[in-house]
Amino acid sequence: MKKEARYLVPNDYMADPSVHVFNGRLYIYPSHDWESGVPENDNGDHFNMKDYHVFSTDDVMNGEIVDHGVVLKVEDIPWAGRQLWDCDVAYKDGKYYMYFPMKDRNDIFRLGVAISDKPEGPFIPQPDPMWGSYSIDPAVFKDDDGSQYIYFGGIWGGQLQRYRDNKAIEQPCLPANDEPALPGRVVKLRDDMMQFAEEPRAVIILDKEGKPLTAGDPHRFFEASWMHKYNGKYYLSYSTGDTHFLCYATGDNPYGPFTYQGVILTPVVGWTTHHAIVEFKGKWYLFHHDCVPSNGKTWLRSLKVVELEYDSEGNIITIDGGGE
Ligand code: FUB
Repeated sequence: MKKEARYLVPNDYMADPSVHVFNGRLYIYPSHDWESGVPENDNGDHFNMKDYHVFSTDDVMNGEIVDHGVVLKVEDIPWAGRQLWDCDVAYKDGKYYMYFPMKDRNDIFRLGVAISDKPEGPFIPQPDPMWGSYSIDPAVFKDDDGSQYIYFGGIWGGQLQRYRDNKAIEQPCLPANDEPALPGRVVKLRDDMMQFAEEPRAVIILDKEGKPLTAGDPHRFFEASWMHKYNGKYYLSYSTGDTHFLCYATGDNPYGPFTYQGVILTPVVGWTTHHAIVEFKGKWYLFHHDCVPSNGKTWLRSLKVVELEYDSEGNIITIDGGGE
C-alpha cells in the first residue's frame, strides 16, 4: 500500500530512528549521517557518524519538529574509537538512559550508556562500555511489568558473526544458506539500567511450520531490531539488510521464539532500512529512513514517518517503500 509520508528533518541527514513517548511528547533518537569521505564497503565504514541529535514533536504528521541539538559526541566518550550507530533511550526513576553502539579502540563494537535528567539530553557517557556487550543496534523495550529489555545485533558490519554463545570466536562465521540464520539477541537490563542482568539470549524466528528461518531466506534477520506490543502480542520487527525489507514476527513473551508473519516495508531507495514503531495519540506510526533526498547516497539518509495500520487479525498492512 502506498501511503502519505513525511520527511521529518529536511535540512540534515538523520537515520536509524528510535522513537518513544515520554511525558506525553514524542521523542526521536536518530543516527546523524554526514559526508565524512570514507569510501563505501561491506564493513559499513562509510557510516562514520560522530554525534547524536534529539528531536521532539507533539504532532507527528504536521507539527513542528524541534531539534534539541547535539546531545552526545564521540570526543566526549572516554572509550571512544569511532562510529556512533543507531541508539535508543529508556526511562526509569527520573533518569533517561541512552544506549549506543560504538567501536572501541580495537575497532570492536560495544554498547555504551549515557545518562540525562531529561529526555532531550544532553547525555553524560559512562567511562566504560557495558560488560559483555557486543555488536550494534540496541533497542529498548519496557514490558507491562516494568522489566526492560535490550534487543541488539547485526551481521556483516555489525560484527555478530564474530560471536558464538556470547563469546568472541577466532574466525568470523556466517551460516550456509540452508542452515539456521544468525539470530539477533535480547537481554534483560539490571534494575539500575547500567548493565545486562543476565547472559544475552538468541532471538529465534520460526517459519509457520516451526522451523528456524534459514540464512538463505530473504526474510531472515540482519539488523535493526525493534519490539512493540499490540493487543497483548509481542511484535519483533527487523531489517533483512542485503534483501532490503523490514519484516516482523510475533510471539507471546519478550524472549520469543517468534513466528514470521510478513513484510512491513518493501525496499526503499538506499541500501539500509531501519525503523521504530510507536503509538502516539491513538495512531500507530512507522519511522524509518531512505536516501531519496541525497539521490541514493547510502551513507546520507533522511528520516521519514508514515502511518501504520493493522487488519482485524492484527496483521500489519505492508507499506510500499518506493525503491527497487
Ligand atoms: O547506521 C549504521 C547502520 O546502518 C545501522 O546500525 C544499521 O541498522 C543500518 O541502518
